[in-house]
Amino acid sequence: MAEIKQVLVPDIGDYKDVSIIEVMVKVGDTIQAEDNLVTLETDKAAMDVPSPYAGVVKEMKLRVGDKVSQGSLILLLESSGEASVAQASKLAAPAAAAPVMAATPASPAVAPKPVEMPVATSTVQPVSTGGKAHASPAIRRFARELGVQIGQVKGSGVKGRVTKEDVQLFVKAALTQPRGAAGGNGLQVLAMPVVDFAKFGAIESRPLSRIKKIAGANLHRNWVTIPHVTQFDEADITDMEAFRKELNVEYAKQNIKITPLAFLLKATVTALQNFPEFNASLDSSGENLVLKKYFHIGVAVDTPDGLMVPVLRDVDKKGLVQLAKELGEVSAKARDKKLPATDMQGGCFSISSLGGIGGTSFTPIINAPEVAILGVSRAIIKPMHQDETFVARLMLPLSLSYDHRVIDGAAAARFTVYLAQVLADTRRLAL
Ligand code: CAO
Repeated sequence: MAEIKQVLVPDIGDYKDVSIIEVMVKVGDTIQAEDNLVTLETDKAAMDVPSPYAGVVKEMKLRVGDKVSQGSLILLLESSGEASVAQASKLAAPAAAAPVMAATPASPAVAPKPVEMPVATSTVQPVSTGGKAHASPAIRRFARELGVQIGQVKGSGVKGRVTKEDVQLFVKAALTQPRGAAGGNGLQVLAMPVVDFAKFGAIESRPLSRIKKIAGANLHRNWVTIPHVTQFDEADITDMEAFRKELNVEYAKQNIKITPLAFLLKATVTALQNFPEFNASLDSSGENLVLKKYFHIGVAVDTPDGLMVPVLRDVDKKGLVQLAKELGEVSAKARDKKLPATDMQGGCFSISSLGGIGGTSFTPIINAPEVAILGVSRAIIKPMHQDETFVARLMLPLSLSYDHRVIDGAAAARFTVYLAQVLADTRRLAL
């Protein structure tokens, strides 16, 4: 015989004054036992409250936005007498069936007490939702925030409902999945092998510095997203070196040391003025080249904590001595960790000089959003063929990495040839 039953909020653990974020039924609806009635949301979990009975909804006692606790009246139901499986095993308590919870796994301390209805766990075999996901609005919103299409997530909750944990596992799987064999047009890389190095000998684990972590993430992005090509060349700096040595004698009293880098800064700006597409960046749409009318050059500085790239401003407006002075100051600041972030912003082009250390050439990584970077290696004396004979000349190796989306190979070759000409004859700096 039909009777009117009160359906109450069941035991929801320690939660009190929990918000109703969705009401799934209305007066007149015929519902089955275990059909969801409302969704509750705390700051830690979302839970659907199923009906303990089948019947017809006679009166709604709450609406979205109301706050409820255990025992709050949800609705009045004209019951047909059919109790849910969970309820049937209990005395006919006038409460809703146990809530089906999508709790945040990281908060076990505040998770509701164990309930009779199966609760989603990661060990439950996921049930396919067949593209039509059953999930509470909170879970749908959570999935949306992570860019997950809820229909792709297999639900492990009751009747295949998608839980928060299902969404988290889905994202985790997508991020860690080895994609080598997956095909398609995206970036396809194998996952790094996880190796127990200690199996092969003694090891020591040292955390990366903050600078290395930040620089590393940027370098990685630039390396994988920019099609790099490196153009190699050599500049005859024999005369430049003679001049530099003269200057160094002159400025020794003022404690100013002029290294080849000061000349490189000036010569690079001359080349940038002649090849404006190197003094540019792609805009965020990737469809326009932003040509810069100023000449701020970044210089890679090796510090004990990692690589930093301070930017020298308006290099076109400064002389060699001034630049040498500024170079000394910024590299000291970088090494003493006194370089403000603003001193590393606004660069148009970068120079990475390993000339003081050695090496014959290398392939520098572009400092995005710049479109090119000049690598400089150690100058060495080489026999060069001139006027039918070999002469000893000091040759400076140049390695220009450029963004091939913006710069053609021919332009890069012209750029380094021009740069080499300027360095070979520093009178050209004045042109
Ligand atoms: N060929 C031959 N000698 C060179 C040279 C070159 N290309 N460049 C510099 N030298 C000489 C200098 O003249 C100086 O010689 P003296 O002591 O006899 O005068 C000596 O090498 C040391 O120079 P330096 O390295 O102190 O000064 P710098 O102006 O050339 O460079 C700086 C300054 C800050 C760029 C440098 O110290 C540095 O940190 N370089 C490393 C940059 C780096 O790590 N790049 C890799 C980044 S990954 O792309």
